[in-house]
Amino acid sequence: MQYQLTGAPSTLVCSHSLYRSTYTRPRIPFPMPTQGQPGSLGKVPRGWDEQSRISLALCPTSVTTFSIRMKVLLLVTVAAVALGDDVVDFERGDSEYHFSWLHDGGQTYDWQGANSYCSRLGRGWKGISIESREEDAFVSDIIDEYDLPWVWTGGQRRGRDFVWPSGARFVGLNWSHTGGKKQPQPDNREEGGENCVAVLNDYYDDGVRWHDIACHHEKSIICERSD
Ligand SMILES: [Ca+2]
Ligand SMILES: [Ca+2]
Repeated sequence: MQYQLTGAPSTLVCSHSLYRSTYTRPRIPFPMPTQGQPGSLGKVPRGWDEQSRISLALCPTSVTTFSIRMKVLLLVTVAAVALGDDVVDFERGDSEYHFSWLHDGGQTYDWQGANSYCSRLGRGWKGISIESREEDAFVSDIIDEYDLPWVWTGGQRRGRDFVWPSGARFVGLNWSHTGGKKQPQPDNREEGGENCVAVLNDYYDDGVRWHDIACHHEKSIICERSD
């Protein structure tokens, strides 16, 4: 909708886009201009040009409402950008990784809660799938570096085998040779089943190795997003 200003050059019309462009140019977001009646001039702070001042005065909708919308949009955009930047703790090949303990004060979760934590980071985020010896070495390095006792992965038992959330074939690259019963993993030792895969840091004097663990135990998690 456009409004002509009586007595003003005919090129001047109500224009929120003009308002926006003028808003950014003087770099003085506050105070915001106030809305004038059609045909009158609104109050515009110093630094706003005359054409914008007249144009604003012509707009029938509330500039205040519009400016609030703009501020909300700006805040959402800033938050989204900040979140996007903060979520990724490490990039490696085609994968990005997020270490939960760096973001939640060291909170721990059962396996389901940990993997839900990853999903809430955004599209594509899941519990880590350890698909190669190189990726497993990376996980071991991270566990060592942060001196963690253990972390959850995205791996879980399905039938007689295990699966990764990435869909890649599960290869037991680093199952421990021992555990609570001094038997090789996976041993499904705990009553009720050990249906979730964790990486433990020398818990059984076995180095940084994979164990099947009952899913109700609480740990941090490494999340992964792959192309
Ligand atoms: Ca992976
Ligand atoms: Ca076990």
